[in-house]
Amino acid sequence: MKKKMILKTMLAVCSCVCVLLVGTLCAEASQYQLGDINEKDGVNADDALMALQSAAQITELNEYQNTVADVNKDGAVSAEDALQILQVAAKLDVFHISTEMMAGDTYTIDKLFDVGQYAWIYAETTPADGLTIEKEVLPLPEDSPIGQTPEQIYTISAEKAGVYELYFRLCPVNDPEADAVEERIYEITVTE
Ligand SMILES: [Ca+2]
Ligand SMILES: [Ca+2]
Repeated sequence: MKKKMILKTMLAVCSCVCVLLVGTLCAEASQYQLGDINEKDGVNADDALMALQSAAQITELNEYQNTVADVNKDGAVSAEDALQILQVAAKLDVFHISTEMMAGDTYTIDKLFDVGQYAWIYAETTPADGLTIEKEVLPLPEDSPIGQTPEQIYTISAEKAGVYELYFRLCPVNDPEADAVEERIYEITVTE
């Protein structure tokens, strides 16, 4: 009888720990995972369907969902976002974010979070010259929950006209060459 009680208590403690752990992981994941609209199982076909239903005004997404569903960052959730999510889910492509700017102007990429054992790496620019990239890591607010990671801001300054591609990847801190958890290409058109 006593054994049974101990076992029951252990089970209860274990499930509590599991719930806490899963909760923490989900909270962290929600900080960064573009395209994971339902905050479940990473980016998959379910997310693409949600984006499509939102684009067709069949369902309404909340503020957070709208942010991660607008994968091309043009300010609206459309069929184009749904298609990108589907292609990323099928590992056929990475996220593409397009923007235009004038030479001499700056463009800001914010809300990139290093999470747990993963860090964002700004990998390369094509062509290599014409843009300057500066990274700033914002201090965490004092009341931040444990495990919260600071927001990073990348400021892109354009020196001359051209079409540039910036490649960012979220990969293991200790193994930057490993498969990325998330990849983004920012396509920046700079005009004079
Ligand atoms: Ca998902
Ligand atoms: Ca969009």
